[in-house]
Amino acid sequence: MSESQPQAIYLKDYTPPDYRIETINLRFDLNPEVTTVTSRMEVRANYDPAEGRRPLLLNGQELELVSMSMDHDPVGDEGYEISDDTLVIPHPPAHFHLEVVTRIDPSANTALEGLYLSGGNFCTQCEAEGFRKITYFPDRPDVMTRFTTTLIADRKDYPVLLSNGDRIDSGELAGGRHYVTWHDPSLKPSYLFALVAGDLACVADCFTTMSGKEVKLELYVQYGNEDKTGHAIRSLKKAMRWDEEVYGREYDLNTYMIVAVDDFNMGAMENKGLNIFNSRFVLAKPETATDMDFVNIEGVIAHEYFHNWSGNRITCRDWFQLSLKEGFTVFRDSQFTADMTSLAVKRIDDVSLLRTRQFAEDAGPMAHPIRPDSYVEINNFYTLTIYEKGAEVVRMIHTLLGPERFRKGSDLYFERHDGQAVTTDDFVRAMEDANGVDLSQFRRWYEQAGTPKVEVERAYDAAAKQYRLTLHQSCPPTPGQLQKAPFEIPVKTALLSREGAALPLRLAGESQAGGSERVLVLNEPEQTFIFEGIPAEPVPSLLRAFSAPVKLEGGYSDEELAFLMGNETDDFNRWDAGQQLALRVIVRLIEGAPRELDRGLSAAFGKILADDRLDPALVAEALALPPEEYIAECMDEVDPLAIHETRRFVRAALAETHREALAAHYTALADPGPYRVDAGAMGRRRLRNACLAYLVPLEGGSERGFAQYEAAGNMTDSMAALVALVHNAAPRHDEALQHFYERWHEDPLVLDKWFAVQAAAPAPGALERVKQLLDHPDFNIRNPNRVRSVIGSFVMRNPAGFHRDPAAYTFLADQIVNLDSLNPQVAARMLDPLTHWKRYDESRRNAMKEQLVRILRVPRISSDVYEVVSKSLNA
Ligand code: 7MF
Ligand code: ZN
Repeated sequence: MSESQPQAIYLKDYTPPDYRIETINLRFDLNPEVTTVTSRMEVRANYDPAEGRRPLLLNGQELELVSMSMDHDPVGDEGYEISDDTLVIPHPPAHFHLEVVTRIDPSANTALEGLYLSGGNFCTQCEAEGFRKITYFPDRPDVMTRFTTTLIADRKDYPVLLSNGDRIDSGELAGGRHYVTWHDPSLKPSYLFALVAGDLACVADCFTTMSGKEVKLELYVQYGNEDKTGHAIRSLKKAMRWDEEVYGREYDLNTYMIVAVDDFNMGAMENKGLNIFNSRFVLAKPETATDMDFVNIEGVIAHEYFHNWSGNRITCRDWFQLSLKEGFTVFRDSQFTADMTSLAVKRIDDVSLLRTRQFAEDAGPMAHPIRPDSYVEINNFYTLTIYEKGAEVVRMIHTLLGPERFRKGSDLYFERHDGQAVTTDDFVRAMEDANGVDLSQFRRWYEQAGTPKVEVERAYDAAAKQYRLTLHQSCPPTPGQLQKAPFEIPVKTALLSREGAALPLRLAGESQAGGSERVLVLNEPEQTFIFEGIPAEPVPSLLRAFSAPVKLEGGYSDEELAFLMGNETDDFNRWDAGQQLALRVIVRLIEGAPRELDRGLSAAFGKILADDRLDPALVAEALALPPEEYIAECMDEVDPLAIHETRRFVRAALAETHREALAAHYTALADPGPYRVDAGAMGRRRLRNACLAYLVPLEGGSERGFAQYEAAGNMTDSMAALVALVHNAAPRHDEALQHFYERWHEDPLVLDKWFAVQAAAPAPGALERVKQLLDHPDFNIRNPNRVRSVIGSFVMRNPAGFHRDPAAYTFLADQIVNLDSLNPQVAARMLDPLTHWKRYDESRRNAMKEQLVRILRVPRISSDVYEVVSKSLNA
C-alpha cells in the first residue's frame, strides 16, 4: 500500500448496480492447496439498454482466472479488463450467461476471509467483502441472487459438505470423491454465502414454528465436543420462540445449521441457514465455561438467529447502512437477554460497555456517526459505535414510541421491505409511517458523531410549588464535524420526594398529572421543563434506565447520590448513583485528596452489603467500583498507573472496613445444592466471587482463594479464584496456574482463559511475562482467539501493565506489523490502544505516536492498518 494509498469510499457516490445476477450456480472442487471454483451466472441489465451499454464490474481478489465464457462462447483476453481487484467486461449484452472458472489456495489463507481451513476443515467468512476472494462477482449487498452450490471433495476427509438452503442432490464420484448440491430458495447478497466441508459431528434437534412448520436444527462440532452443545441448542430454541412471541417473526427454511470453528476473526456469522460460529460462542459445559460464557453464548446465538429477519430477509443497501442490521439486531438480542436473565443487570452491563469503550471511540480519531459518510476499509467499521450506539439509537425510538407503537413500526418495516436491500432511513420511515410521527430531527443520531453532554440546572419555588428543570445539550467536535445541531434526546424522568416516593408529574399547561415517570424530550440546545404542584424540593431521577447515550451532569451533591443509592426506584439509576459517587471519590484521591476512605462511600457500601432484600446479582454490580477505563474516560489527562493504584487503594480500604460482612456473605452464599445455570444461581455466584475478589488481598485472603480454586467443581468459581490469585500476585498463584495448565491444556477455549488471566495481571513485569507467553509452545499467532487472549488482554484489559513502560508500545507495534502480514483485520483491531495517544501525558503521547509513525513506514501494510494509523495521526 505504500505506493498507492488506499482510497476512501463515500456514501454520496452510491449508485444502484448496473447489472443484477438473477441466479448463480457454483461448483467447488475442494482441495486444500488448489480449489477450483466454477461460477455460472445469469446476468441482466438493471438500466435501460436503449441508452447505451454499460460495463459489467465484478470484484475479485487473489484469484487465478482459468477461463471465461459468455453464452457458451469463450471470452478471449480482448473481451475483458482485469486488475488487482476487479474484472470488467466493457460491452456486455443486456441479458446473458457468464461462466467464470477460477482457482484459489485455501491453505495459504491466513487472513481468514473468503475460503480457508480451520482445524483441517474448509469454511468461509464473506461479510463484508470476502466473497470476492472466492470468485468474481458484484460483491455488494444490494445485488441479491438465488444460489445453487455443489461441493465436491474427498469423502474420507470431508464427509460433511454444507452450504445455504436445502440439500437437493448428492452422490459418489470417482477417486473416493463425493458431492452434495444445495439450493437456497431465498434471495441473498453474496456476503451471506457460506460453505463448510469437513469431518464433523452433528448434534440434531428440531423446532416447531408458530405456524406448525418443523425445522431441523443441526449443530456441527469437532468430534469430542458433542457434550458441550446442549446450551447452544437450548439457546437457539429459546431465541426462535422469543422472536415469534415478541416480534411475530418465524423461521423460513427447513433447516437451521450452526457450525463451530476454532479459527474465526469475530464472534459469529449469520449466513443464511448456515451460521458459522467461533467455537467460543457455542461450546459450554459447567466444568469448562463460566456463567458469563453461558450468558454470552445465549446472546450470540440469539443475535445470529435474529439476523434472519433483521439482516438477511431485509438487508443493507450498502455498507454505510451496516447499523441498519447490526444496531437493530443488537437491540433485539439485548431485549432477549434481558427477558432471559435480568433487565437491570443486562442494562448495567450494556451501559458499562458503552461508557468504557464506545464513548472513548466516539471521542477519538476514529469517531464516526452510526451511519458513516465514508470509509477506507469497511472491516474497520464493525465498531462499538455501529453496534452498541446503533442499538442505543433503536432503543431511543422504542422509548419515544413505547413498546406497542414500536412493534407496529417493526411490523411495517419487515412487511414493506421483505426481500429488499434498504437504508437506515427506510427503517426510520417505517417507524414514522406506522405511527404518524415525525422523526426528522431524531435522524441526526444517524448523521452526527460524538457523545452529547446534558447539563442540568434545577430550581424549586416553594411559594409557587413549582419545580424547574433546565437541560442544556452540547456535543464536542469530531473528525470532519466541527459543529453539531441539537439532538432529540429522550430523558426519562421522575421526581423523588425526600421520603423516596416518586411524585405524580404535571407539567405546566397540563390539567392533571400523567403518571410518576415521564419521557422529557430535549430537542433544543436549552429547554426548561416546569412541574406544577410539587409540595417540597425533590431529588430528580434523570435519564432513567439510561434512556439516551449521553454524558449526564446532574449536578448532584455527594449526599444526593447517597440518597439515590438508597431510594431510587429505577434499578439502573440506583446502581449508577453508586458509580458516580465512587468515581468522584477516586478522582478526588487522584487529584491529591488525603489518602483515606471516604466515609459516605464506605457507608453506602456497607448499606448495600447489609440489605438482604436486594437481588444478589445487583449487589455484585453495586459493589464493583467503576472500571479503570471509565475512570480514564472522565479525566482530562489520563494517568493509567495513578488510576490503577488509587482504585486499588479504595478497594483495599473498603475490604478492610467491611471484611466481616464480605466474609459472612462469602460463607452464606456457598451453594450446597446441585450446580445450576439459571439467573438466581448465577447471581449468587457472582456476588460470592465479588466478595472473594475483595477478600483475597487481605490478610489470610489468599488461603481462601486457593481453597476455592482447589474445591471448585465449575469454571465460574475456578476462574474467579484464579483471577483473584493471579491479579493480586498472591502466594501460590503460580501453583494454581501450573495446575490449571495441566488440567486444561488440551481444551483450547479453556487454555485461552489461562493465557488471558496472565496477560491481564497488572503487577510490574507484565510486559516480560507477556513476551514469555508469546514464546509458549501453545501460543499460535494464526489463531485469533489466542492472539486476543494474550496480546488483546494485555493491551486492552491491562491499562496499568501496558502503560507502565513505553517499551510496551514498541512491543505492540512489532506485534501489529507481524500480525498484519498474516491477518490484517485482527491486526487493525489490536491497534486501538495506541490510537488514543492524545489522552496521555507528553512523554507517553510521544512514545505512542512514534510507534504509529513507525508502523506507517512499513512497506505494504494493509488498508485496514493504514486507515486506523493514518486517521489517528492526522486527527
Ligand atoms: C453479538 O454481527 C453482537 C455482535 C459480523 C461479525 C457478529 O453477526 C455479526 C456479523 C463483529 C462484531 C460483533 C459481532 C459480530 C461481528 C456480534 C456478535 C454477536 N454480521 Br465484526
Ligand atoms: Zn450482527
